[in-house]
Amino acid sequence: MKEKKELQNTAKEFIEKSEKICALTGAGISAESGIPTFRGKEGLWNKYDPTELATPQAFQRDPKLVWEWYNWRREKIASVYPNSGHLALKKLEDLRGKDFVIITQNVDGLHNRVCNKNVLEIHGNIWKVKCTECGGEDFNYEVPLKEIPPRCPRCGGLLRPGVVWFGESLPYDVMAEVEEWLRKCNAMLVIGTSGVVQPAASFAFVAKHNDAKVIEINLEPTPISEIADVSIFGKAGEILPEIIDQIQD
Ligand code: BV8
Ligand code: ZN
Repeated sequence: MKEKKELQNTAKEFIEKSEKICALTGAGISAESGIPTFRGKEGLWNKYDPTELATPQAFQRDPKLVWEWYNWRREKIASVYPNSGHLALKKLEDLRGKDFVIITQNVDGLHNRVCNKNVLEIHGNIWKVKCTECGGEDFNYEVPLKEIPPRCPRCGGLLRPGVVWFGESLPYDVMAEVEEWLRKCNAMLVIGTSGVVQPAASFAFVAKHNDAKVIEINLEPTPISEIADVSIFGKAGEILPEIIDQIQD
């Protein structure tokens, strides 16, 4: 098996030779910050089944239960910090500016907390709330929430989390930008995702089809490993800085 150093060097060369780069991130990039992933051993899936709770039907049935879950996750996220993996992607944006974008499945907002500017949040953001009555959207940073379920400050209507639930389509404006990046990127870093949830799980295949180099960073193989030009197995918080710190601007 190729040495990790050699694989990281290959990844570095792919990045240096690429003009437009995108990073697809999943829960694995936030794991070293202490946020449970969805499918890990201590994952969110274990205590609750997100496909049961992160749905419009669950919210319809029991908004209080669904908000208790989000309140617990918001408290967890507010208590942690971005890690060296997030910071490495910030450094890549400092190096490449508008030629680098993060497409994130994560709703934790940690890429924004290290001030990445070009972040496409395809599953929304846990700090956003949307009114089910008047449609008003706000950021709500209360930790813990003052009332559960929270009410709209404008019309008193029931608020919902500003995230994309299973069975809901992804935001059209964000998806239009994603599709453009999948066409034009020369390299895609796929970091910390199990490659299960659609349509994000197909993004690497689309980019590959458009001749992008696919660089996967994960603890273990995933369906994306089949088509990756290089898969580096290990922690994103260790591997990303080792690659990006070597890049000459
Ligand atoms: C849609 C927001 C259609 C909410 C999330 C049957 C077959 C195929 C598809 C479907 C199907 N049935 C239903 C579907 C569609 C469904 C889907 O894909 N279901 C799955 C379960 C099969 N998808 C949808 O419903 C999507 N919408 O399809 O709409 C449509 C079209 C038109 C009109 C109407 C509808 C919407 C999906 C969005 C769901 N929302 N999040 C919330 O968070 O509460 S998804 C949720 O899962 C998170 O966003 C999360 O990011 C995402 C994916 O999980 P991962 O990020 O990959 O995390 P995971 O734990 O799985 O993996 C972590 C990885 O990190 C692991 O590989 C691990 O090894 C690695 N790792 C861990 N530590 C580290 C690490 N790697 C590196 N370093 C480390 N330290
Ligand atoms: Zn309202």
